Amino acid sequence: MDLAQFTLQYDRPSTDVESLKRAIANKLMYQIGKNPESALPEDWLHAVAYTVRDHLVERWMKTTRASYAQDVKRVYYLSMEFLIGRSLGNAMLALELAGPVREALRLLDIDPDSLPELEPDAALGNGGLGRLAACFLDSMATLGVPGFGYGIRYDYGMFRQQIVDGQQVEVPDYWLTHGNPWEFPRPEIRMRIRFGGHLQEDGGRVHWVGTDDVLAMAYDSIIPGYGTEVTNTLRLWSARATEEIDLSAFNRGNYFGAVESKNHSENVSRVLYPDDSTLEGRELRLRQEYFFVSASLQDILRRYRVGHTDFDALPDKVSIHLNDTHPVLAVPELMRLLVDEHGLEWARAWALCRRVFSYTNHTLMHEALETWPLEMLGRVLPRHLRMIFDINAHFLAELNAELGPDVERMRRMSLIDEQGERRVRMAYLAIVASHSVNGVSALHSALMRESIFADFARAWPQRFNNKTNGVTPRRWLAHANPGLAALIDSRIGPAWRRDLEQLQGLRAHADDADFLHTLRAVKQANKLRLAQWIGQHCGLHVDPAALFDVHVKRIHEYKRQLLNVLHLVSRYQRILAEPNGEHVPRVAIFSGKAASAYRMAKLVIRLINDVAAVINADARVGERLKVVFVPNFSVSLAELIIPAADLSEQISTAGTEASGTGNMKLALNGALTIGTLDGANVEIREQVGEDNIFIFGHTAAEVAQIRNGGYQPRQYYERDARLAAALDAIRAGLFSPDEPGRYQAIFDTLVNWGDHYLLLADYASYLDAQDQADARYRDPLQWSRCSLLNIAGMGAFSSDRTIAEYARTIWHTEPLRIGSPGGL
Ligand code: 26V
Repeated sequence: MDLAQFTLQYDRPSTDVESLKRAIANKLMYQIGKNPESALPEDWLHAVAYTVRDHLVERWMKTTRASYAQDVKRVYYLSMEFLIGRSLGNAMLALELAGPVREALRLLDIDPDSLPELEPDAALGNGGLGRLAACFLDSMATLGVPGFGYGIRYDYGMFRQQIVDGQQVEVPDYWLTHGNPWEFPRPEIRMRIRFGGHLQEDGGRVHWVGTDDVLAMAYDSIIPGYGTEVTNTLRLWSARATEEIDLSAFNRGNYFGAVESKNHSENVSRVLYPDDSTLEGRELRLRQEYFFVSASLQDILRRYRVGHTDFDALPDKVSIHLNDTHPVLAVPELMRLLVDEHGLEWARAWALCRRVFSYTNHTLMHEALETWPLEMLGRVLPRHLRMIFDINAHFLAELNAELGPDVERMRRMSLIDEQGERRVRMAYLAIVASHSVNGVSALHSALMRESIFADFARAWPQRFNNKTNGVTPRRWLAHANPGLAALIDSRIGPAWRRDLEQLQGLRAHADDADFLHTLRAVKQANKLRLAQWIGQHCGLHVDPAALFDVHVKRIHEYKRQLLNVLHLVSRYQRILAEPNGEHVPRVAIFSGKAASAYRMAKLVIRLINDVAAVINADARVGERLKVVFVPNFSVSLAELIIPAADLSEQISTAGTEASGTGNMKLALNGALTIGTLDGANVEIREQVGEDNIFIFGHTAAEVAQIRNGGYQPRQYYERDARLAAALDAIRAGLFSPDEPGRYQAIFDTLVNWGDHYLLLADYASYLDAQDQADARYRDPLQWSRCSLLNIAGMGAFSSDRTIAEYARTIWHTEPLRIGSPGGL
């Protein structure tokens, strides 16, 4: 393609305050169509967003051109979830526009602090997995890895959580009410997605006919890189009916019926599944997975074919990454496209496939491993089921040839689980089709190889590897904690934003009392900001001088929020028993959502709120202990809470949390971790040093031993008076006087029903670790020193490091080269 003939003259947007002010005013008038006197705050927000977005567009065009011109290998990151959060602050940070835009807003008489708060979060994800995808997009752009995110543009993101009478109530999150100024609708990019129908065979060819079709329409948003002109694209698909309305129904006078069928097909991108713990075998979920995967693959092949006439170079130009098993239907879909639509020979297509795909596993929890009933798959996607059978036959034959026949091993490793209702094991399909399978922390990768994928790791050891997660320092330090960012700049300069290892340079200040004092003042200011927010939104007064103990993440039994509650009840009882004792004042802050059908998780939320109500109202306790459950945890609340944390609760049962990324964000913001040797906590301890982290509890190996040896939780209950007192108080209704039996099930789960997550076995050592934290907090200088050494040790946990490893050892991609700024 000769790009020179497309040269355009255009006005590059200016970055001076006066131009920004005019640009915002122009957007308000010409794009939003409002007078300043009638403009709503949201209108101003959109005017600013469009103004800032303009500054990204030129970079975006340049990147697109450079990637075609250099015919680079592209990485396609397929994910059901992208938990982006807000975009304005991040875009201004990347463009270094925050200062001038604030100034321009002031000149327009608009409050620059309250405006960004109006932006709704793009909450298109559940938790860790979705937020990791967002951090990865940021890092890919920053490192110049030519990458695309592909996912679903849900109309309704993660539900909004309200707390009513102490209980979680889910409210739909229609985040598009005011429109989304960051997205570019692409009505011309529509892919036909087929469902249902049946197969016809002629000769060796399979035809998939009689399908019920839906269109996938593209919406693009720009992912800015930091300190580079490279930007990437997040392309999300939204469902459209193939016909606006069903004309035959309409002509029969059935207007509602006609519109209904349109609604029905558009439902596929309506709502994010808010359950990250169990797979309900719901057909709509399967349809969602195929919907976005098929649209993405059609798009990927279309782009590849712009410069290629055959498929020989596909693995050299295309890398497709499967973010967990949710997009695994991409495997039979690519096979279908290559074999049925492009006429490739099966074996040739399969060889290409295996060089294109790579897969990350994000959980060992059995309930979250996806399998689909053959019956459903055969009905919704008959061609793909057939393809999976063919892949299975090919794989099992290959296995037998390599390792010798073994019927038992074949049964274990087959892509089809033949026990009970026959089902396809999606993780096995991902492994068989991928040249790389990785876990997300050293411990998790090891356990993955030893447990759920042991047979595969034995057969193909070189395929398995680890890529410890990371987080983007742009959002989680520079943007969320400007006070700390400025302090760090003053000592080591600003380059840590692109090279987080530079934080090591802070170690030189570990014994500089002035510096530690300032570090403490920064934390204090962040705590004050959070305390004010809690006062306003939760109606609770908390003392910013107290130790802020933060436990924020999805509510899950394995994450053991309940263990924290046991500790708080014990602490409460100790304060009452020792009214004149020296108790380090504490504010325990919880936040997180429970899956709507997860009864135990919801009961835990209720218990936290009940415990909070009793303790906070008890005058004997005063400021020595406050408990708060912050409703509706989200990316933007995380940005408020994390910089204000002193202590980071990472207390999952060892062997259950794949990595954790909140643990990294909190330590990066100077919180000390109290945690088990689980997930990435193990590596955090290595980096910050064992004197600067409070590790407790049984190791993963010990957990396995205890479970195998016939764990008896009741013995812990009977032998530990503090534990018994806490459990008895909960069971007896001390925190639910209007309904004393409310928490009987919690007591039973722990004492009588096996305590699967070993709370009672870890309780004593957890309380010891909490005492150590108190003791350390009594010495402010000592605490700040540890805090500093945590920050200094977090260089390894930048998602830039993670992405550089993926690019080098899995994707084999080179960074894009982009020239200096100039005309297009
Ligand atoms: C699971 C499922 C199960 C089937 C139905 C829908 C659904 C949706 C989401 C999930 C997510 C579970 C996996 C997950 O979020 N894992 C988390 O991944 C983080 C990033 O790697 C990691 O830090 C956390 O430790 C891990 O729990």
